Amino acid sequence: MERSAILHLGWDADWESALDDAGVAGVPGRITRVERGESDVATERGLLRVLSDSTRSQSAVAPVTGDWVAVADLDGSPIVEVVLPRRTALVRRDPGEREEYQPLAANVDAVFLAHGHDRPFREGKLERFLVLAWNSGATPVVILTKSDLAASGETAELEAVVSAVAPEVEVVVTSTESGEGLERIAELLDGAKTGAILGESGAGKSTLVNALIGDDIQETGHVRKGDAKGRHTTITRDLLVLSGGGLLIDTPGVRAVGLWDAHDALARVFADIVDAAASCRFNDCAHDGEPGCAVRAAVDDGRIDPRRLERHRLMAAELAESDRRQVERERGRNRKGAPKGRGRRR
Ligand SMILES: Nc1nc2c(ncn2[C@@H]2O[C@H](COP(=O)(O)OP(=O)(O)OP(=O)(O)O)[C@@H](O)[C@H]2O)c(=O)[nH]1
Ligand SMILES: [Mg+2]
Repeated sequence: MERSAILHLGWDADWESALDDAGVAGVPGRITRVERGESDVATERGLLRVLSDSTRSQSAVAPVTGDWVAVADLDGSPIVEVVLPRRTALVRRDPGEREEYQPLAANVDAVFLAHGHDRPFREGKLERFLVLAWNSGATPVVILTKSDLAASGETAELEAVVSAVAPEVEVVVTSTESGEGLERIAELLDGAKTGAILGESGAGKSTLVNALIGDDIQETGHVRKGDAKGRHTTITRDLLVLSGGGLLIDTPGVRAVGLWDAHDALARVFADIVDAAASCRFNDCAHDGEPGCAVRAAVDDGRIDPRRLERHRLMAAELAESDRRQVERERGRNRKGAPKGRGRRR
């Protein structure tokens, strides 16, 4: 077996065992792009385009960028035989069908949340993306891009705001003009680790990816004068190998993401509120005027920002609503005798 050609893509002994366990004959490969049901797979025999899922059963896991798969029939029409169990998965609520989830990328070690110095920063947005990132099983890292455009003191201010929201998350300041921060990103992906970069259109994701590849592989677009809005230049999720080793998934710009099944990650991002709530007199305290509410006390003495409390309340309500819809949908399916268990699988 010729595995040396895929080691730089992150193949290791554990993936080898996963392939053995799958009990299929195909060769391993990593999905580098998914487009309208067709996927590009990097294998030991080079890059292959595999057919859509039409031949696979409805309940089979559809591959996403970053997945390790076994490919069969390499010389005919290659197909994905099986998707190996994901170590991590970035998953959002499907923007089209509210009761389904949509995996965005798989087997990611670090999730880079990119924010450009040329646009307003919103704490609520960072909190939401942090929930998505922690929920994936990967480690989030905040990237403040375009530092060459920052006014004096602006970077320090932004760093302070980010660390107030996310004290345990590393912040890397970057500029593709000066080269600041690029080494640190490369270092975080050392040893064929995989990162995925998320952020608004125009945040500078593809430009950063190109700088780390050392070549203009990804198309980049100008931002609008005035509000620095991007033009949605990147439209697929692309896995790319960096010049110094390591891999990065470039993604299309997103303004917001719906949360899916992310209760633990929510508690992690809002640990200050959860900790305070442990001292409330009532277990089911809604922090809405109940006697002995420790969260309200923390708000009153300035330890918790009331806007943060409100954002937490809204995100918790969103998750509860999504749970409710899932349960309803499962019930509907079971009543009709349709196959069970789709929907929640990762
Ligand atoms: N001054 C400066 N401009 C940058 C930097 N990084 C990116 N840009 C510019 O920001 C604009 C948008 O960059 P892209 O890399 O296309 O942004 P993106 O996040 O990939 O956008 P989408 O693909 O639309 O999601 C381009 O005009 C880049 O040249 C930087 O470090 N400094
Ligand atoms: Mg892009």
